[in-house]
Amino acid sequence: MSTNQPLVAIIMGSDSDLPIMQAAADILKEFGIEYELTIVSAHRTPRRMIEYAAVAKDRGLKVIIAGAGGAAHLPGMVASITSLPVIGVPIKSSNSIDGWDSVLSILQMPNGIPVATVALNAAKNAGILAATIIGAFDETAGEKVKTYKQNLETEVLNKVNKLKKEGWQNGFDQ
Ligand code: RP5
Repeated sequence: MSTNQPLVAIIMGSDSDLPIMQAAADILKEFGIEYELTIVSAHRTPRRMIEYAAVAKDRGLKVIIAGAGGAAHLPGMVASITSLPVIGVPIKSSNSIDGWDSVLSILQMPNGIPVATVALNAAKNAGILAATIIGAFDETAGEKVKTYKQNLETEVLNKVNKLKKEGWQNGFDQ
């Protein structure tokens, strides 16, 4: 993609989420998919959250990745306002008990307002899922995701062959 129009929004509740959420930006960059990244807090900037989600589709965005920790209401609240798909990234943050709080806050949505929830801190997978959604209607993005997955397969098959030839005793770093 080369339009400079962001197709994916990466939003997070706090700048303290950035070390986790930047993995989504990194993989989207690798796929050549335009994104924007900003802070939108459900609790500290509720009016900004409502405005951001309300106009996201009209601004040309196609997918929203929302990361939050603790009482992680951002992804669900954004999903309640927009008709775009929302991918939630639960983050183990400073106000998390153990991460389950974030996972369950994002995962256990009521019927009618789904959030596609990835694993704890799995912002990279959120980026890949966003690229997969874009790839459903954009051939270039779809090909990039396909190649990415083929490379994963090749990597594993190479390890299978190495294991077969050299045995497991010396590990994989030999
Ligand atoms: C959540 O509270 C944010 O998403 C973040 O994960 C957590 C802690 O935020 P800070 O106190 O570090 O700003 O809303």
